[in-house]
Amino acid sequence: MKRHLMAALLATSAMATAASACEVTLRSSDTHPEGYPTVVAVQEMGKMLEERTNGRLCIEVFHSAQLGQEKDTIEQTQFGVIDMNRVSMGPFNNIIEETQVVSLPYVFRSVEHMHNVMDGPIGDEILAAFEQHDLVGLAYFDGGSRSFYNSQKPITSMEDLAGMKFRVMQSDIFVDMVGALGANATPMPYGEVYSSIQTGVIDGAENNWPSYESSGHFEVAGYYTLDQHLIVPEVLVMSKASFDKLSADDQAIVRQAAKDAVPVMRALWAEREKVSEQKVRDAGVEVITDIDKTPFIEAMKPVYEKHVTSDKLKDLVTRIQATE
Ligand code: GTR
Repeated sequence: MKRHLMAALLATSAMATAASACEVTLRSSDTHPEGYPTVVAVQEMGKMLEERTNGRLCIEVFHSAQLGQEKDTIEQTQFGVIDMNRVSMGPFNNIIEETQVVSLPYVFRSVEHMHNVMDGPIGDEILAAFEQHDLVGLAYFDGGSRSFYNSQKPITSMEDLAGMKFRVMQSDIFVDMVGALGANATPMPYGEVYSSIQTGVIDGAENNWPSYESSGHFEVAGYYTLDQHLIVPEVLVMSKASFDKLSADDQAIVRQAAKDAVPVMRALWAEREKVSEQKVRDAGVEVITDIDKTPFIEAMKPVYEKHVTSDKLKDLVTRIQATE
């Protein structure tokens, strides 16, 4: 934490001189590299802000985990050291109860179902929950569907996962999800996954096409099984401390620009999924598409029983499932 805090503070002072054209430059964190859909979408949002506020507000995106790994940058955003953060909902699970429901395996039937839920009242309700945790939820981005990849063998059924070691995001739900499938979960930051697979500390991980490709994980884990166990939305949040410093007008402009960045992000995402898939297929990755998801879905029952216990979460899950 201390090292990351230092890096963030250094970046802050560098920004103050570099972005002198703007009155306020909001520093936004992203784990992904330059050119990744989430990074570009927040940069586009920054252009909207600059234009709509006549240069009063700008955004500088610190991509490639320059400000640290997600769990640490979330803390820094809560403290107001980082102004904005684009993160998966997964790392929020242990902090904000409501985010757990969208991180449950197979809770969404498709990406379209996820959009319908997140674009409606349930999505608004979950965004509002961030406010009690020193954050302002601005908008949801896409994260496609996540599937397992590994360095050892083609996984064609749930039985093949037995005893294997997979990295998961730092959330108890994902640890239990992997356990329920008969494998072992190792929670670790995204930035450590490549070398951990390479050195055999873990057999693999799980992610969507663009992350599997841009992280280079496909180079060290050449078997990708499309079991699509998670469709976890991503979220753009702002530090409540930074948000509260803005005038009511500027707050409204920020909220609107974030919403307007969503269709930009979705178009970029759809395109990047295809490009990334092609790139890893061209690199010779073995992609297993013929997989029966039914046993995977059935195996998730204990995960739901353990994590969906409060009335609030039960109600949210019921309403998600009832959404078209
Ligand atoms: C990506 C996601 C990141 C991060 C990463 C991970 O798909 O966009 O925000 O959560 O997965 O697995 O840590």
